[in-house]
Amino acid sequence: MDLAGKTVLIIGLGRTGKSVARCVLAHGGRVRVADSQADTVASARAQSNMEIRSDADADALLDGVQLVIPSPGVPARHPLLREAGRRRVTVQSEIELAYQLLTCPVVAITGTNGKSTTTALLGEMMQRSGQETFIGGNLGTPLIDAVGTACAVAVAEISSFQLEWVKQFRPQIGVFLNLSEDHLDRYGSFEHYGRTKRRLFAQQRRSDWVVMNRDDASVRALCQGLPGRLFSFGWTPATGDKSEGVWPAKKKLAETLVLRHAGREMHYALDDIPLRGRHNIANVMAAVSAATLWGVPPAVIQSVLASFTGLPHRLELVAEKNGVAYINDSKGTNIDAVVQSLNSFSEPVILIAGGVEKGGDYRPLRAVVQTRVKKLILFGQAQRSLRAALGQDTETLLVKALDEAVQAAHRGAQAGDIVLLSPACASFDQFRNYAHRGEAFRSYVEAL
Ligand code: UMA
Repeated sequence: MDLAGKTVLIIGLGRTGKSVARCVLAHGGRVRVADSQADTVASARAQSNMEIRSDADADALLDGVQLVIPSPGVPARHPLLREAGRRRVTVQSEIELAYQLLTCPVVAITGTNGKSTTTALLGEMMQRSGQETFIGGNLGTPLIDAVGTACAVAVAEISSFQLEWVKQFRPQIGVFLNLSEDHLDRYGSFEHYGRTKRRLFAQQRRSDWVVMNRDDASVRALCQGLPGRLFSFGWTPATGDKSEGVWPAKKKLAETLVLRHAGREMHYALDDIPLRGRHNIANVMAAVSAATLWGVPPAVIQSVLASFTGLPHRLELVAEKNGVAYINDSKGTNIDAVVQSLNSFSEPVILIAGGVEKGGDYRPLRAVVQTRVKKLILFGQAQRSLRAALGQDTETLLVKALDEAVQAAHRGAQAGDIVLLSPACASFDQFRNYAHRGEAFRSYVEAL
């Protein structure tokens, strides 16, 4: 993509929009930005060399524009995207533009849950094997920030939102972790959400790899007919022609991962991995698979596994007070993520949940709430629907905000309990994003 002299309309001036703007300017393009938030527009106007406008006057914004880059949070039904379609102006997502400008290969991770942990783990393995590695994407640093750097490889977490406007995006290894209900407010159906995720693999070649979760029926179905080679991970040994893949096994009473590939069998000790929960073993299997296919030496893989302690806002121990552990799982923004997180504990849990609903069905939470949650504290917009779905399964309390929730949890907790913030919802009713919510939780816990 030659950007020189082109006028590019960026919709949304968040993390993605700012990075795209920098990149377009650096490549000699002109930048026009539209944002629905008046304060974002005003502060950007005051300090930039771009043409910044509110998106209220839609028609004029597209005049003279050759390329539109929507931020991931901007849905396809946005009037500017509809108008761009009518005028046949090219629309690309940020990762598509990044892919066209990057000179290094991309390894991409998608799925509903576990993307960030897997991306960080895999990126660390590649980095420690001596390759200059960009680690980012939906994880926080937009992929386009890798353009113009000296990276030998870019490892990127990719969301369904980022896949809506891709045509050529082609990771040499794509990882498909799992699929469960999420973002139904945007996609309308689980099927549409799944199809969007599948786009990550659509442009791969026969020489590329699809690392997939063979235990997930939706993933298996979506991987049918893909052009890349399949390599799978799962809880039982792989079967089939060459029985290639990854699975856990007991070896001399120790938990290990068995990896079989290209006529070799490797074993990785699992006992000393600091990550908590069965779902994280699946993330580890995915990362080990992709690292092996990339050629990372087994000794490097093992040493990263032994030292990786996880990411902030994902089952992160914030404090222990009077024998009660306070865990920040603010990234638990959908139902399946919360099920997985609750299943990581054998201790009684006081669960704090709530925020903005994403259109999912809360019933899959019922069984685990009945068995593990001694008290449910609900806050935010979704609290009444959460109570309707789960209120009969455990003692339930409604509060206005997160600080009140933390104080109520503290009052009800006994030594040996877990207080877990795992909201099952988006954060935007009371916070900027999930990280802001997690930091708020930490500060309320510290203040107890
Ligand atoms: N905006 C509009 N019109 C709209 C929607 C948004 O003008 O219709 C403007 C907002 O006023 C704001 C800007 O767009 O100024 C925000 O853009 P954005 O929501 O796309 O957010 P970014 O800051 O660009 O962050 C995005 C991802 N956000 C979303 O997908 C919602 C971040 O993922 C990602 O880390 C970042 O790019 C870098 O790649 C967050 C996320 O919640 C963590 N992702 C979802 C998830 O993980 O479930 C997909």
